[in-house]
Amino acid sequence: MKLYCSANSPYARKVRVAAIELGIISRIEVIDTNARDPNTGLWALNPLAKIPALTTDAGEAIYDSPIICEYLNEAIGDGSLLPAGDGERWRVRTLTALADGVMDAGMAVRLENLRPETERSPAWIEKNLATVARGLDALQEASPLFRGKSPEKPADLASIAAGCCVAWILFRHPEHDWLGSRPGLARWHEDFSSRPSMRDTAPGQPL
Ligand SMILES: N[C@@H](CCC(=O)N[C@@H](CS)C(=O)NCC(=O)O)C(=O)O
Repeated sequence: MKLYCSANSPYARKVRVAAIELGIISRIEVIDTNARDPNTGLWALNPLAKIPALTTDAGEAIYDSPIICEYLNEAIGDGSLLPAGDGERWRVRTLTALADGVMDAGMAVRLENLRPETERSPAWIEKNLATVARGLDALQEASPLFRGKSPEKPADLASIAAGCCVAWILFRHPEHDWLGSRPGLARWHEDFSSRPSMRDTAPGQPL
């Protein structure tokens, strides 16, 4: 399998962490990819021109990080990252969507801030920062139930998404004190970040 990704993408990090947790990372060739470069082959795999994208051993393209994570979990790994019981399964998937949505809102702010100052919309930035704040509140509320608090305990797709989400928000939006008023989330994040899979994939280091 080939994984098209970049070192600081939080979506790609989820996939890399999931693969490490499942013990299948050695089966994946990681390809550092600039999603905006038309010559990498990414656009032919993923018409949305986004990373991460995965090609399976059969050469099939799979994209959008939640789908790649579920594919690795179910089709390649042992399924341990998504609980089997009905209620628990939907809870984990919904919390995964929550963390992904916080990343989306944080990404919208980042992209807006990268535009020339005269073209930026303060209202758009404010709306998305408010979404990040509400989402972090909800993640904090859910955090006592997240799996994988200590490295010897198994993680799941929701805790992986939440861990990558919080780390990326802190990395890309350090001007806000996100965790000062959310001590529960801060404690959980510190514990979860000590997992080898999280340490090996922390933003700011090469792939
Ligand atoms: N919903 C997608 C989001 C992926 C995404 O937005 N990736 C960013 C990089 S972190 C990207 O490729 N952006 C393309 C661009 O900025 O042109 C997923 O979960 O995989």
